[in-house]
Amino acid sequence: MKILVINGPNINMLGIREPGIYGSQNYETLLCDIDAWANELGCQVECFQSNHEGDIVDKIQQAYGEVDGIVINPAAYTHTSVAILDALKSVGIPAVEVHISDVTKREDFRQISYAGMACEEHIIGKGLEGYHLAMQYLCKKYK
Ligand code: CA2
Repeated sequence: MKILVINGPNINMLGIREPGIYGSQNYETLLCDIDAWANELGCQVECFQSNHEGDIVDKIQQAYGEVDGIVINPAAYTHTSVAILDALKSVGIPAVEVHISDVTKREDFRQISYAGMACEEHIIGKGLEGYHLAMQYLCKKYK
């Protein structure tokens, strides 16, 4: 099984500021953790991060026929991007939404998730472990 992990804008800045919200681990550490989790689960993984909405749309489209599951943290685009929602719907690949922080307890503008509407599972507020839980979910259901 091949999983694509997509991270949106500023996730590459993890650990630099706001450790109280996003923890103190940086993005490189997250990439190492994801590789280790893929080994543990016996799946292939590719990680992609972009600060650009269209690049994320392109990556989702390119996953069509190539990838069995998507783990996506669209970051700020979660709350604004119908384009990412439509891209996820267009490829129909099983997708899991991840948020590091508990967005349900944060500002009003974080209460809507467009991308989440195309995801079959939502893992919110579990820190970086959320990516592990999302990968476990996809492997258990689709491997
Ligand atoms: O909790 C999450 O995973 C979020 O998707 C993270 C986004 C935020 O816009 C979403 O509402 C919830 C932010 C990404 C990281 O932003 C940083 C901000 C300061 C320092 C480092 C990263």
